[in-house]
Formats: sequence, structure tokens, C-alpha cells
Amino acid sequence: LLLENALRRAQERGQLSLHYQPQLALDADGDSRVVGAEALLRWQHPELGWVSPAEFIPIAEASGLILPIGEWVLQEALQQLRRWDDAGLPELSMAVNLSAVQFRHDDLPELVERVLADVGMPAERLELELTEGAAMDNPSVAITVMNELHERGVRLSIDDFGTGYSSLAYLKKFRVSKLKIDQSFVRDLTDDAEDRAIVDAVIRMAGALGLQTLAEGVETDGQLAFLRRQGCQAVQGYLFSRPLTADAFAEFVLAQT
Ligand code: G
Ligand code: G
Ligand code: MN
Ligand code: NA
Repeated sequence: LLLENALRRAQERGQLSLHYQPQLALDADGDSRVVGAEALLRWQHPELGWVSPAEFIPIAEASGLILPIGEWVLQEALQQLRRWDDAGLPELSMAVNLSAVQFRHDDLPELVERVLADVGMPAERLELELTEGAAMDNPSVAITVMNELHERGVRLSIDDFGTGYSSLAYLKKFRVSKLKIDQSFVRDLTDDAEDRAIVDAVIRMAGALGLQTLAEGVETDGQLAFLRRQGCQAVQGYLFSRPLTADAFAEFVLAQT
């Protein structure tokens, strides 16, 4: 409860911020280039220091605070995208994490449309990340919401893919454009034949269903080489960069070109 009250004040006191982790496309010629950012929420409390999202997101969800916080995240991330455009960065996409609570909320498609319009950002530049749990919670509602977001031009990806209990039957019905392969499958890729088999199967299945794949938690050249060979389209991880402040992210992107 103490943490909940602190979190309630965090937003108005400017203790929340976003960090951005580069997402890179793997080109056919063996190159990689930054094509997007994932916005990751950070909370710096004056006494507690940095509070981990793993700790405060569940509190934000249980208390309903995730709705105003989530709206702030969406707005801030899209405004940042505009600032990067103005600073001459290439046209990037912005990935924003959605919690199940936000996804279930009636207003989500209208809210997303309104924030995009306020910031003046085309819907195609935004990608919303949803976990399997959030989608499978109520699959028929999920399908409706996904369709409404799709009609507005917003893309959806399934986050932490393979760790939840999404049924393959639903994957066919869900309007998603990308599977983010969970870092738990990527971590031991070079020594674990089973993880290699799983990642290979996910990439092939995604290809057959017309979905993109992005592997998370890529930390080594060996992992990258395997992913590239299997046809994974995009990667994210410490091998390239940790989540960065907005300014550091801009420097990172400008340094590669
Ligand atoms: O950045 P880090 O690894 O500490 O993030 C931990 C978890 O918090 C991840 O599962 C991530 O998806 C989640 N998370 C980070 N930012 C947000 C956000 O803005 N909204 C929601 N719902 N979850 C977030
Ligand atoms: O659940 P979600 O994928 O949204 O959360 C991503 C989390 O993974 C972030 O907290 C981010 O800091 C973390 N992360 C990103 N890249 C790596 C990586 O290469 N290795 C590890 N261990 N964690 C990573
Ligand atoms: Mn994510
Ligand atoms: Na993830």
C-alpha cells in the first residue's frame, strides 16, 4: 500500500521516465540497422531509488493506476518519436508495452487513436506489445480489440512469445504482425539443442503464418549468427544496446549511419 501511494504521486512528481532499447532489423547482406525502439518504463523514487518495473507494474495493474500511467507512457513515447524525427533520425517505429488491464479497457482503441492524433504521428509508426496472457485472458474480446486497432493502422506484437499459454488456433485468429521470441529461449541457444529447435520452429511457423519474428535478449555473436541463419527478421538485446535514455538512443542511432 505504501508503494501504491508512492506510485500514485510518482507521475505528477515527474519520477517516471522512459528508456528506449534499440530494435534492429537483420538485413540479407549480413548487416543490421536500428529500425525501432521499445519504450521501457522507469521509476526513480527519491528514497527508494530505482524501483524495478517487475515490482511496480503489478501494483499499478492491481490498483488501476496502470491506466493513467499507460496513457502517459503512450503519449511520452510518441512525443519522443516526434522529437527524434525533428532531430533528423531515420523513420523509426515505437514499441509500447500494454498490460492486460489496458488491453481489456473499453476505450483502448479510441485512446490510441486520440493520442496518435494529438501527437500527429501516423498509426503505422506505433507497435503495441501484448503478452500471451493478456490476449488469452478473454480471446474473443482480444480478437475484437485487435481488429479495432488493426482498422486504425496500429500493429500488434506478442511479447515473451512461448512463455504463456497461447493456443496455436488463436494465433491464426489474432491480428498480430510480430512474435517476440522470449529471451529465455535465446539465452542458451548456442549450447541447448532444444532451445535451438524451439526457436527454429517458432521462426518457421511465424513465416508460414505471415508473421515477423524478433528475438529478445540477444547477448552474443553466436546467438545472432544462429538467428540470422534461421531467418529471424529482427533482434533486440545487450549485444547491441541496453535500454538508453532518449538522448543516448539518438546518439546510438546517429553513430551507426
Ligand atoms: O525493462 P525491464 O526488463 O526491467 O522491464 C521489466 C518488465 O516490465 C518487462 O516485462 C516489460 O514488458 C515491463 N514493462 C516495461 N515498461 C512497461 C510499460 O510501459 N507498461 C507495461 N505494462 N509494462 C512495462
Ligand atoms: O518483457 P519485456 O520483453 O517487455 O521486457 C524486456 C526486458 O528485458 C527489459 O527489462 C530489458 O531491460 C531486458 N533486456 C533487454 N535486453 C536484454 C538482454 O540482452 N539480456 C537480458 N538479460 N535482459 C534484457
Ligand atoms: Mn516488451
Ligand atoms: Na519480452
